[in-house]
Amino acid sequence: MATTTETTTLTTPPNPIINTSSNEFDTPNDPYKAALDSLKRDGFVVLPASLFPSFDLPSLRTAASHLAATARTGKWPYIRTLPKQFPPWGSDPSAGIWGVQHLMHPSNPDHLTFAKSYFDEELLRYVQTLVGCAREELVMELYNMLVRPDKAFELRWHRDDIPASATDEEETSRLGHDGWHAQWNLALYDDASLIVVPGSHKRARTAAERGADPYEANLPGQLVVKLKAGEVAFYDNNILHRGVYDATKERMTLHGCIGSTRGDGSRARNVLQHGVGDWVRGYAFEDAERLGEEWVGRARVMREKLVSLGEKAGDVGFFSKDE
Ligand SMILES: O=C(O)CCC(=O)C(=O)O
Repeated sequence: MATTTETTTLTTPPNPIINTSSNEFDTPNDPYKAALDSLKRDGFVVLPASLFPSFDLPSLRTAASHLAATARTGKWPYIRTLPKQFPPWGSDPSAGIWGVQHLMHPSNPDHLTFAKSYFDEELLRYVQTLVGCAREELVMELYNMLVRPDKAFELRWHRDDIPASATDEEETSRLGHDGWHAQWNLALYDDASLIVVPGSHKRARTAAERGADPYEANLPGQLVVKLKAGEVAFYDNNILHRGVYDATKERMTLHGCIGSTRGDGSRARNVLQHGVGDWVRGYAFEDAERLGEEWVGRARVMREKLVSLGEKAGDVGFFSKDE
């Protein structure tokens, strides 16, 4: 069993006045900066649901349930299939699924419900601070969902973009560079699937971590990130982490990331290997524009930047094609 140390959720401070076109802040008691400090120190931070008043959990749950059911019956081809950990995945759900990809794909009838939460103004303020760039540099990336697997399943310990084969020096060098993106889990139901080793985003693996079984149940210092419905965990995707799933417990956790135009080629691969480029070129949120959605201006700007990233990057390949 995994260690069940409690995670601490940041309390709700007063909202500061923020200049959204830069990353400057105007209050001494700054919740964005507090989140950044936690993320830098621990490699993850859990934010309370009260910080995101415009997230509409009932609508998101309805949309998530529809799409998960569609995916389990083979009618949604963008899935994470058992027992594969990394992209690419096939579209056959018969061995079971543990994730649903491309929530904002226009062929999902509820894509605008998901897009509203992805381009949420308050979420973007946190993202902008955590990435450390100006608003106009933010790049749309991925919006997927992690779901209850159809049978027992675990992910091995990993960093999202540094292979387990990396030497000490390679790890230290990669971890010393800015990632230029933010990644989060927004739990629609209580979720205790993500396990991290706090602080491991800043250092190479210890001898114990390197020598451990890839599915080791108890790494020294590991911590289960316990989310209540509506809470958001931002985490450094190169923190040492894994997923341990309970096939009997509902899981619908929205799993998003947003980048910056300051990101490099390795970021392009990490994002584009999921196949988002295949549909985002042909869809510029025209339907949301027609409906006058409040968030559509932000979406269109960020989507343009993703299209440019794809054009510049070309064929990016995969991080770990066969695992
Ligand atoms: O299930 C989770 O929350 C973790 C997922 C994960 O580690 C991954 O997608 O690489």
